Amino acid sequence: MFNTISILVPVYNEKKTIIKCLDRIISSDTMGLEKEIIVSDNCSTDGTVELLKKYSHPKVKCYFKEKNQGKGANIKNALSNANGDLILFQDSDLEYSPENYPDLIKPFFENNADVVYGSRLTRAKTIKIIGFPNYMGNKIFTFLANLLFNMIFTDIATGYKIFRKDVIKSLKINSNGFEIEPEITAKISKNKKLNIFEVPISIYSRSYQEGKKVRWWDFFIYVYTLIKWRIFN
Ligand SMILES: Nc1nc2c(ncn2[C@@H]2O[C@H](COP(=O)(O)OP(=O)(O)O)[C@@H](O)[C@H]2O)c(=O)[nH]1
Ligand SMILES: [Mg+2]
Repeated sequence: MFNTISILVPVYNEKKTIIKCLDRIISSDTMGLEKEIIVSDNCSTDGTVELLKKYSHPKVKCYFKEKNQGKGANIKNALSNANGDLILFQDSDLEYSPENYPDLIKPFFENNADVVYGSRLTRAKTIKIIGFPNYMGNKIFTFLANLLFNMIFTDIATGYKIFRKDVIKSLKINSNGFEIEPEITAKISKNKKLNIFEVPISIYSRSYQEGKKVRWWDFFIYVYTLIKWRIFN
């Protein structure tokens, strides 16, 4: 029923981690699913592009955007080139671990899942103890999403989201920035026919000095986006 998995790797200025990340994806266990690894670079300026142009592996396809837009646009670019039966989002900063793939994939085989989120807040299998603001932000907008859409998520902003291809391709995603995450959560939550699961994952959070890109004002964009997609179709 499922034979292939597309691993989407949207990347922007991650020269320190991108190659290590690709190596770990290549050697990861995808439970017998054949891998298609799709990298989309959003006009990185730190040397990531040069590293990717030198990198060659039969399972890895790299796409280079001509115009720098937000992360949402970058994910959509990767998605438009993906053909796997399952589609998995993989940030290239190594906060998330490809070693968690079997846990993320299992519910598709065992529980008839349509969507699986890897939660950092259940609490996660392995979690780095970090500052309070980020944690609170995640808690607050996850609570808001649950309230608005009558759900019981523990972590809607997780980078680990995996979908049946037809589910993600049918969403008609509008967002070009980080608000792609709440848009996707809102849209799948509105479709009460979907089987959505959450599994605990490991998370190795990084600091702003180490290259973290999400900013405090993204919290308000998240809240606005959730409310917007509650109201509109
Ligand atoms: N800002 C930005 N980030 C991107 C883009 N494409 C992929 N990313 C990745 O998205 C992540 C940004 O989020 P990050 O700062 O790590 O915060 P997180 O959402 O808490 O993991 C990084 O892994 C980036 O490499 C893009 O086009 N723009
Ligand atoms: Mg990250």
